[in-house]
Amino acid sequence: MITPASPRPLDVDVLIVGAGFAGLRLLHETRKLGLSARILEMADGPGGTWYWNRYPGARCDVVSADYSYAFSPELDQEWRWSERYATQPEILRYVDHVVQRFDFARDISLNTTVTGAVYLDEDQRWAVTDHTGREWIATYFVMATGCLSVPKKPDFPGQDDFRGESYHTAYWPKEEVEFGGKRVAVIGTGSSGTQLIPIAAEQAAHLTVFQRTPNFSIPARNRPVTDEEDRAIKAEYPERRVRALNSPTGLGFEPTKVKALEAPEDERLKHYETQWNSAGFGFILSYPDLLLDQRANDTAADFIRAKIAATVKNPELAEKLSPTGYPFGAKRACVDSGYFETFNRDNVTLVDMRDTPIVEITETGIRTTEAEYDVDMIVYATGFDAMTGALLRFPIRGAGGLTLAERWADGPKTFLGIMTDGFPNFFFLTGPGSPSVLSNVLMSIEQHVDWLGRLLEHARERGAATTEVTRDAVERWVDHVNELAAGTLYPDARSYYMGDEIAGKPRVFMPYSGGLRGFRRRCEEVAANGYPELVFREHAVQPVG
Ligand code: FAD
Ligand code: N01
Repeated sequence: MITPASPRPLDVDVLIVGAGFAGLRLLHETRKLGLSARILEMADGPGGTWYWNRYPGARCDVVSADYSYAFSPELDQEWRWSERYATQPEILRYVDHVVQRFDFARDISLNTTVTGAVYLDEDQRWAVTDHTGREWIATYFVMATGCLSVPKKPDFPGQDDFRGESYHTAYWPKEEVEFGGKRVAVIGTGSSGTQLIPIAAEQAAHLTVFQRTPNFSIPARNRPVTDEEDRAIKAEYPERRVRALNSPTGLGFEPTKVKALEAPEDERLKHYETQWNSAGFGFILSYPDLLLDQRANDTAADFIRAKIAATVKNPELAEKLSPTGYPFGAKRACVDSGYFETFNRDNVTLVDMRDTPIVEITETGIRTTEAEYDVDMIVYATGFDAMTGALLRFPIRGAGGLTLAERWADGPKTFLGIMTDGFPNFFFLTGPGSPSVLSNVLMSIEQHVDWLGRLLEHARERGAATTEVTRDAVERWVDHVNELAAGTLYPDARSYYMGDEIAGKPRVFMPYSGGLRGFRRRCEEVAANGYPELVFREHAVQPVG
């Protein structure tokens, strides 16, 4: 690598924040390119999402054969998933295996929280500071900090006075948490709550679920992977990976060509029934118009509501659990194992926070406008400061000292969800403006890292000291992302896709809704055209030697 003469010695070519799937994948890529790299990770182990979210029931909802790295055919052949949707411990074992197999640990600094980053204009380098005050000097600075890595704990009055146990699903302790014999409250019914609730209900003396917005949820139909299935997957893994990367969402399958409203009702219901029994998260892809046309969406939403009504024996309870007032899929749908069935249990109570909001948390429990619930444990399944949380948690100063928070004051502004103007040699993976949370995130990570690797190689070949996107390209990409979203039903729900989860966050649709396939084509076009949206600058000072 050509390096400018600089008074600040370079620690590494590429400084990466985060040892989740994205950071580890990028480390592999940098080694392939012959660049030195280091990951700084705040946790005491790798795994990211799968390190932190240890709550009982945590598992992926993309089939594990597809929710796994695609870069190594050997890895594909040697790893065996035990279930269709692996549990958190199994995914973490996979991460540990990958770390060992590719000897990643020597380039990872654990227990290291990044607290600041400044672009040094004259040096054309980044100075990245960790919590000990140590400064790391790097040519490239990459945030692989994830879309869902900053847990959100609400601030109910009195919360800190609670004398029982309290946990957040995304800060779950390593030690086993005992529900047995206890009165447990769970606040939040998103994907995390929906996974935890059936298990907590089986063990707790009593479970009280505090629900604000009912969610659509599809049964996972999880099951063990048989030896025969495993052999079949491995026999066609290379084709399977290509299929996933080329599919609209990285899940490996295509929606039908027929639209929901074109299908005769009996056929549509039959199709939904098949999907309900097999597709899991892919249910949303049952028809291509489900997220584009409210009437089409209603057909799927009605089907799911009928399933809830048929499952939950108490009609009043079924009604409270039934999502209404927003389109199916516009807010992230859940994939569950026995969620609605749980409400038929005698030891489970549902509190509808729309009718009776929480007023305060007391020393002994939770008080709503109507009643007081004494509990021994409160579990906050209240989600994350999504998409931008980790990127804006500490100041990142670009060229001329502008912070990322200032540049993004009206919402995130990116080109391809990977870079922004005014921040040379700074990248983020699966950022806002990329398919990210609307896709199989592992496939998005593979795609983003491949693309970034090629870009770094290109910059090296042309001897560029810095790579930066133009403001015009960023503005055009943001407009494109907004236009696409405006043609969908996504903005019609209150969701973290829109920044609704945090008060005061700008309300803009953040992910790219055109699908991973379309996104990848656009990325490839940019590369094939020689990156016309980017500016490559020479060294400000003469290269050493
Ligand atoms: P993360 O895994 O979030 O890793 C980011 C890392 O950065 C973390 O280790 C964090 O500690 C570290 N970090 C952040 N800030 C700093 C800092 N300032 N200093 C140092 N370190 C820092 N996606 C799917 O596609 N399919 C699924 O089935 C699926 N299931 C999920 C289940 C759960 C419970 C959750 C929460 C998310 C799920 N996701 C799923 C999304 C998931 O986040 C991604 O699939 C993927 O794991 C993200 O990997 P990542 O490396 O980008 O980010
Ligand atoms: O978080 P969420 P999550 N008062 O934001 C409620 C991935 N994931 O951790 O909807 C009262 O979805 C909030 O209510 P409302 C997946 O991408 C995947 O569950 O805002 N309630 C909601 O019910 C997922 O989408 C899996 O009205 C409050 C809940 O808390 C993402 O991670 C498993 C509140 C938060 O739901 C996040 O999921 C887990 C308040 N002040 C996670 N604040 C898989 O299955 C929040 N809530 C693969």
